[in-house]
Amino acid sequence: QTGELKEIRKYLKENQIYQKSSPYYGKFNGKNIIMIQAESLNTFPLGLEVKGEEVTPNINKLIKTSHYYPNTYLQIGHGNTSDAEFVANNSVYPMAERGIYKQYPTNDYLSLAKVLKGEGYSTSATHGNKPDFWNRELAYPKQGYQAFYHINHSKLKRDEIIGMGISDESIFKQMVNIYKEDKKPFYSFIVSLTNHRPFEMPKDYQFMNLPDSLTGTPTGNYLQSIRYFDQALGIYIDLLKKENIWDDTIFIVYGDHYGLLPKDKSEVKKLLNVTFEEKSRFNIPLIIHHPKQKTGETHDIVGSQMDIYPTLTSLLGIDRPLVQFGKPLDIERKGYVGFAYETTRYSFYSDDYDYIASHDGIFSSGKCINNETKKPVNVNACQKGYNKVLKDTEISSFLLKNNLLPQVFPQQ
Ligand code: GP9
Repeated sequence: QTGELKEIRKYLKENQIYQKSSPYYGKFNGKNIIMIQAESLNTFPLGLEVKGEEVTPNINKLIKTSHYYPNTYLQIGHGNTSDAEFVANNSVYPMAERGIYKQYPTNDYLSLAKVLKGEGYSTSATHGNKPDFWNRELAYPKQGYQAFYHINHSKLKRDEIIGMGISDESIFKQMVNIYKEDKKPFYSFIVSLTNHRPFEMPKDYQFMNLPDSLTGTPTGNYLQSIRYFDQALGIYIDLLKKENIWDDTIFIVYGDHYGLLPKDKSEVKKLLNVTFEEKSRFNIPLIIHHPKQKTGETHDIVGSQMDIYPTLTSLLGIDRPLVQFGKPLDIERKGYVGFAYETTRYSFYSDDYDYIASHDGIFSSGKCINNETKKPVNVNACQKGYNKVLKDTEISSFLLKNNLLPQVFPQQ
């Protein structure tokens, strides 16, 4: 393995874009981090209005004073929600047939919580479901979370259950009380849950006044459920402000994966006039609010869940880990997202070209689209992007299988 590690080290050194290259490097050193992985949140409901009513008024308001990355894409594998967690917190492809938390729960990682723990942060993960779902209980300590607040945890009250667990509103409120006692700075990672399929909210929690055409349809239910999450998030942000936590905190919200299914695409188109083809289905929002930020900036760069970790650590002034396949988003560069699972493996989207791999696995059988003209071009234009996803997934796979992530740059 020494030879392979040497080669990987060389490849990463030549190809990584480092945290230090961000204009924000170190600007928010020592600030708290609250990161919300929003269950089933796609980009399309943001900014959408139905009968003149916003679906996500609180998220829309947050975007007005945050950095917003509307062209961000999911990178989940077979671990679905849990793989989104893994990718955002590790910047590594989730190369595991059973999902990372089930297949490699006790590997050694260079995850965000682990690195922050080393920097003196208190770290926790929160999820309103059972601790063994997606094998989180076993996997979280190796991810670096000192505490895991779940439905059976003594510090969390089961005061409101909706769908699969404690409601988002209750979780958010209870976490604010926990922050008051936590050693500062803290990293709180919350995996929201209420907005889960089948999205059927109890009557009292259906806040939108939907037209009859939408009421009771999968699309209408999804909008009601998103609206609930949005409201809970708004309450949470107000509480963080009231308790003077907001100004000392980097606040991140991103979606884990799509909510509605491919079978719903014609309904979505018919009822909302929204395109829900593959590319929009994989499109999840990413919002990063800097402490005391007063104006919003929208960045059109193509990004991915694995860009979250490098972007955050760049804000904190932490130039680690060095094994990362994503990049800080706030630098001048071409955007890129590679896929290992959800679409055909080795497809990618980028600012210039999209490559849709073919099922036969032969590069030249895939489709290369020029994103300016939206027309197919000679597949060779996609060769560089294809080589990248091929190499990055191969390295991710090798390092995970052999539990070698911390060995690549052992001084870290
Ligand atoms: C379960 C929750 C949902 O704990 O995270 O996971 P999903 O079904 O969306 O993968």
